[in-house]
Amino acid sequence: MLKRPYGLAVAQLGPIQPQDTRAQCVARLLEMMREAASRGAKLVVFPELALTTFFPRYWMNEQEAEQRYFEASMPGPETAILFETARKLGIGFYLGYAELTKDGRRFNTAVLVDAQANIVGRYRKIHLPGHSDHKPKAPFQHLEKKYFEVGNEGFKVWDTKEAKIGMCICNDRRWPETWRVMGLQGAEIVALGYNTPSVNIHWPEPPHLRMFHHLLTLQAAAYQNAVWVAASAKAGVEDGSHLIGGSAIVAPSGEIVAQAQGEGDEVIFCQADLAMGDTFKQHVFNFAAHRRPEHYRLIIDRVGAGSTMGAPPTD
Ligand code: CDV
Repeated sequence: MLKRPYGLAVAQLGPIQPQDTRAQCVARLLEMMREAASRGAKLVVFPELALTTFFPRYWMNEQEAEQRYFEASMPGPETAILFETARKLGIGFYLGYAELTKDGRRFNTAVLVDAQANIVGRYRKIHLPGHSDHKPKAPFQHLEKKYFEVGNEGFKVWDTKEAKIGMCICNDRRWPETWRVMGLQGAEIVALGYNTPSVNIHWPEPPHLRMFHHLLTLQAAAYQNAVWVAASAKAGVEDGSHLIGGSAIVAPSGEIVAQAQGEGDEVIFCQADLAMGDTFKQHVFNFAAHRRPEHYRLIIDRVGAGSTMGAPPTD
């Protein structure tokens, strides 16, 4: 019998084409939210930039990007229905979107919304991959460094009624620091959305490595920080560009307990036993008992190693 059962759902989105409207996207999210709630989920995790196509693949000026792809408020006119429905269903959610602040700053953001439809947490992506210059010879662009500022609010954990929940976004998952900072705040669940192209525009990376590294990082991070991980992809072919699927729920044991089967809209679900995290936190990853921060100084004092310092971005 589960000691601390928590219904956890991940709603993978299939592709969103450039011509698709916000209303169409939101309708897809709503359908999956209803399914997640009907399966007993307390939280449903949607992808990074879940309201539009993955627009950093296009070169355009910032003003045009703001008009077409950014949200000036959350909830806004088209997203309010997500909040209203969540309140009616009694389900919380994580939603990734492009945030335009009142003072004109742009972030790649996710919000954590509780079952009463209150925004209880906000995370602004810190590890931005890609480039800010135009690369006309590349098959597509990855202009996150052009359209977004580095997140300015750190990695936090929010103590909701039933679980301590942290958030990160896509490329953040590849960095152990992301997870440890949340682990040290006692995170029990980490939610994340991602858009991961299967083609690396910087070097001829074998495409299968994208899925391998995606799952490797989730599984290692879940185990090493004794957290449940709920990771939601935007998947499939968007305007000729392929994004990997592989949405997954990973237990603190590092085992994958649910995984999306395809590259379309798909809800995966599990009854997560939060007590499993407690067990790992009391034993092998009892941080207070076993960590040796006096030997970790370099992690904060140094950004890069030797000759790679200052090298151009090559994710
Ligand atoms: N959206 C992302 O952050 N994507 C990166 C790709 C560019 C490597 C990722 O880490 O999946």
